[in-house]
Amino acid sequence: MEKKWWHRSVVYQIYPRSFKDTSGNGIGDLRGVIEKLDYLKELGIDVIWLSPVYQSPMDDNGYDISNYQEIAPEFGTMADMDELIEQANQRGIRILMDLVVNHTSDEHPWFLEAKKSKNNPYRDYYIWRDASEDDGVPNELNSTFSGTAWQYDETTQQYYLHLFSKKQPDLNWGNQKLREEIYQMMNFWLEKGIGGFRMDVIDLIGKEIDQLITGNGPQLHPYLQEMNQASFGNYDVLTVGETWGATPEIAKLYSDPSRHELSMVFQFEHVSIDWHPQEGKWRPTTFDFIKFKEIMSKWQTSLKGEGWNSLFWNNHDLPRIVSRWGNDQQYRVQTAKMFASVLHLMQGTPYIFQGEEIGMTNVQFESLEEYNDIEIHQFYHDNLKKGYTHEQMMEAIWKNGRDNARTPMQWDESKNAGFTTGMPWLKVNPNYKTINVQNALKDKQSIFYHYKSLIELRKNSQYSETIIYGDYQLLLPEDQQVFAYIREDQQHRLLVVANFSEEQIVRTLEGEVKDVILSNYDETNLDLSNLELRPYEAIVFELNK
Ligand code: TEU
Repeated sequence: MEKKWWHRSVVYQIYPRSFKDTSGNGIGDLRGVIEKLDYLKELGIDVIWLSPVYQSPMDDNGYDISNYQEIAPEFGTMADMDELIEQANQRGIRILMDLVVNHTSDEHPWFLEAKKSKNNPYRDYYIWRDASEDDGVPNELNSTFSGTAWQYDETTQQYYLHLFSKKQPDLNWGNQKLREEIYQMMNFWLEKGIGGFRMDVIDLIGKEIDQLITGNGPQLHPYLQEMNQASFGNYDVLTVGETWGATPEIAKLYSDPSRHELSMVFQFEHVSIDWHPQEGKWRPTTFDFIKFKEIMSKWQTSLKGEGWNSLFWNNHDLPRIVSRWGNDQQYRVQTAKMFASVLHLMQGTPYIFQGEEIGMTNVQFESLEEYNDIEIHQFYHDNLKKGYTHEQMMEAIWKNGRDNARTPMQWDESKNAGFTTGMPWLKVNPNYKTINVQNALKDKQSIFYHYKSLIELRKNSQYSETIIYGDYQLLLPEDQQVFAYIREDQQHRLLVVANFSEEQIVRTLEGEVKDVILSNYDETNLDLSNLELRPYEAIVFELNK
C-alpha cells in the first residue's frame, strides 16, 4: 500500500462553539482556536478537524449551513479563517473542514428559491413529493431526530424531505448542477490550503427515497468517485466520511486506494454496541465486552492492506469515554489513560475529541431547559408521548445525550473554566476546578502527557512503523476483563494489555518482556506468566521476538 502522510497523523477535533471564546459573547470562536494552536502543537497532533464554522441559523449548531463560503459572525470572519489556516500550517498542522452536503439550512438561498414555486430552477436541488393518497406524508421515512422526515410546504403544497431537523432539508444529489456547485465550493476551500474534509453523513447522499433507501444507496460510490475527480483528488489531502452504516466490506469500497474515493471512514459499530437495536441510545442496553473486542479486532484485521481505519472513542455526538465505559470518579485518570493506550496503539488514524486529552467527563444537568441540543429536545418530547417517563429520559440524556461532549472546554479554574468572560452558551461542567488544562500541564503524570507520549510513540519513535503498519492480533478473546493484543512487524513485537475492570486480577500471557514502553501506574510487573493488573491498568510492552 502506498504510504500517505495521513497514515502517520493524529487528528484533534474542535467543536468551535465550545472551545475558546475570545469575544466575550459566550460562544467559542476562530480567534480562540488560533490562540490555542501552541497548546495543540505541544500535545503533538498534526491535523485539526474543525466542526462547521460556516454561516448558519444554528438550528443544529452549524450542521445547518446557509452559506458554505462565509463564516458565521459568532465565530469570526473569513480573514480569521485564513489566518487560522496559515498559522496552523506554520506549525505543521492542517485544517480539515467539516463538509455538510447531505442537507443545507432551510435558510440557504437555494432552498429559499426552491420553495418559491414548483418550476423554480432550484426546485430540483431538494427532494419534494406529493402527499400520499390518504393525504398524509409521502412515506414512512423518519428523521434521525425523531418523527417523520417530511415537512409540508403550504405555498407549493408538497412535502420536502429532511432526514434531520425540518430546518435541514436534504439535497437532491441526483441533480448534476447541484453536484457541480458543491464541487466548486469544495475547490474554493481546497485552494485556501486546507488539509481535507470530514464529510458529514456522507453515506446518505446516494439515497433512493421512493424505495425507502437512505444509507448506502446505489449512487453513493459513483458520486464519491465523481467528487474525488472534480475536487480533492487533485490535492494531497485527507478525507474521512461519517458512515453510520459501514461494515468492513463497505468501508473498503470507500477507502481502497484503487477506487479513488476517500482516505478513510468513521465506522460506528463499536460506539453503538450498548444502544437498543430499534430505539437506539435512548434505551441503553448492556455493554458486551467480548463482542466489543471482537468488533474492534474485526476492523483491525479486515481492512489490512485494502483500506484504512479511523480510530475514535469520542466526538461531538457521543458521550465522554471515561464516563461511558470507565470510572469517571475514583479511577478517572487510570481509565482515561487506559482507553487512550488501547486505541492509539491500534492500526489506523487516531482522532482525539477536545477535552478527551484531559479526561473531561459527562455532565448531569438537573433540568431539560439546561440542555441545548436539538436532538435531546426532540426525543424528549416524542418519547414522552410514546410512554417514556421524565425520569427515564433524563437518565438516558445523562448517559448518551450529545451535550455531554459539548460543555465548554475546561482551560483553568477561573470563572467558566477560562472558556469565556461572558455567559457560556452551555453550562460548564462543575468539575472544572479539578479537571482543566492548566492542572494537566503542571502535572507530568497527567492524562495530557499520556496522550502526548502515545502521539510521540506513533509519530516519532523506533516503534512508529510497527504502530502504523504492523500486524494486529487479539489475545484472550474470551476474557471478560482483559483486552490484550499484539502489534508486530519484522522489527518489533508489541503487547498491549488492559484491565477493563475495577478488580485486581492476574493473567498469564506468553512471551518475554524486553521493555516497558508505557503504563498508567508507577511500577509495572514484568513477569508475563504471573501478570498482576490493578484497576484499569494498561501496559504497553515490547517483547523479545
Ligand atoms: O451526525 C449524524 C447522525 O446521525 C447523528 O445525528 C447521530 O445519529 C446521533 O447524534 C447519534 O449520536 C452528523 C453530525 O455529526 C451531527 O452533529 C449532526 O447533527 C448531523 O450529522 C446532521 O448534520
